[in-house]
Parts: sequence; structure tokens; C-alpha cells
Amino acid sequence: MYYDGFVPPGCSDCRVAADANFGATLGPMFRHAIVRPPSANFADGLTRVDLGVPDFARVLAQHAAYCAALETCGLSLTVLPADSRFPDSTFVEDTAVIVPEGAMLMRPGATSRLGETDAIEPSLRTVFPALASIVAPGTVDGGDICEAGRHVFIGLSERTNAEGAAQLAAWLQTLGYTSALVDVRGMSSILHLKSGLSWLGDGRVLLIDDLAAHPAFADFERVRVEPAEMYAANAVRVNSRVLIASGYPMLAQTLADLGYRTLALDMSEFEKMDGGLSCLSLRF
Ligand code: CIR
Repeated sequence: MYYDGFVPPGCSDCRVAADANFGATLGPMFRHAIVRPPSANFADGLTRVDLGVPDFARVLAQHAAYCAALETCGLSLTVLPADSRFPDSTFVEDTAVIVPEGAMLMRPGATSRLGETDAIEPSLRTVFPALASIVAPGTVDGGDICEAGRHVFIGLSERTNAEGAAQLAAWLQTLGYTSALVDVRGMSSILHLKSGLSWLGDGRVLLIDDLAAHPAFADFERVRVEPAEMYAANAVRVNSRVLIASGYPMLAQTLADLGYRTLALDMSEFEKMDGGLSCLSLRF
């Protein structure tokens, strides 16, 4: 079941399933998510990988399963209409950064995606009237931004430049957040920082070997993803669960051993377009 519009945080009729088992551990707590189903021209989006053309029926089925998983985690959903003007627009995460105190519109680094922020702005402004924005020449893709409690990792990538990163860091600082830059421009295996990094809560980050020695993560407990399972490094902690891509048994076992309840989702068709689990929603 989907909501057509936002339910403001704290609203008395917001639907939070009993599964939202807050408090057991100190992890990200969310009530809502914004999603946008893929449009029929999804396969026209950007990709650097050579995994074949997505099967659109499977794309839709995987997106529906993803939405159902968020609901299982206790989130209410705002489902925006599919937008064929932007084939990559189902990857809504890249358009904004949201923290409990506010939201900022990003300025995507790929020209073909620049208009996606205008398309999502009205929905965000309903909930966050004081919406901030990255301005030119800054560029930031939300996929490069990893919130870790009151600290935020900001990836410098082919999509996120130093100017954009500085604007974001300054805005976060006004809200009381610290941040650290992580340069991933030399790492051809990942598109965005979060392609290789996820915040698990509880002081833990999940990361690929290329990131494990970076000083930005020195004060965090680092959970390594095996090189053969690199794609699985993009996971999403949602309340009492961790969403992971299906087909990565070593990571599933590692997370189970750490006491996490995982929910595995088939992401094969999104992987073909360089997308992962976090990209498909904006959570708050
Ligand atoms: C792109 O290249 O922009 C899209 N095909 C994939 C974006 C994935 N987004 C993300 O990791 N946050």
C-alpha cells in the first residue's frame, strides 16, 4: 500500500509497523521514504558496467519488492510518478541529502540527471520548507554521501566535485554535523562512495578493501566485504533490519554473526545500470 503524499514526521496517523524495533541498537531510524518507480526507458540511463540490458518486467518487480521491504521495516512511502524525461530518475537518492534537522537538494554531476532535482523539489519542500541547495559550479550526487550518526562521509568522485563537497560540508556544519572527505576518484570499481561503503549504525561501517585503510574510518569498527562480493557493500540499515542484495552469502553470514537481521533483495536489473539498494530511496 502506498501513500500519495507525505505524512509529516510525527504525524499522528503515520504508519509505523510493529517491526520498527527501535532502541535495540543505535542505528539509523526512519519513518518515511520517497521512491520513484522506473520509467519504461530505464535502460536508456547511464551505466559503466557491461552486464546486459535490464528486463523491464523484472525491473518493476524488483522495485516493487524493494518498496515492500521498506514497508516491512516500518516505513510509509511516498511514491512519485515514473518520469521518462529522466531514465535514471528511479535513483532518487542522488537528488538530495536528508538529515533529521533538514534537507539539501543536490546538483547531480551527470548532465543528463541535472533536471531530476527540479522534479523532486516540490515533494521535499512539503516536508522541509527551508530546503537548501548545492549551486553551480558545485556538483554532488547523493550516492556519495554517507551519514554516520552526527558525522558524514563525503565522497569526491566523478560526480561530486570539491566545490559541491565544500557547500555540503558547510551546510551540515550549520546543523551541528562534522564531515570527512573520502576521495574515490582513483577507484574505478565504484561509481559513488556508497557503492563501497554503508553505515550499519552501532559505530560500524561496512566497506570494501579499497576503503578499509582510509583514515576517515579509523575511529569506526570496519566490517569488510569480501572482494568477490563487492556489489553487496551497498547495503541499507533501516531500523531493525539491514537490506542487502541477494546472492552474497558471505556478507549475509557476517551480518548475521554480528546480530543483524537482514532482508535480501534481488537487485540484478538495477546493478546493470550501476545502481544499488541505497539509490532507490530517500529515507528520513
Ligand atoms: C547513474 O549512473 O547515475 C545511474 N545509472 C546509477 C545511479 C546510482 N545511484 C547511486 O548509487 N546513488
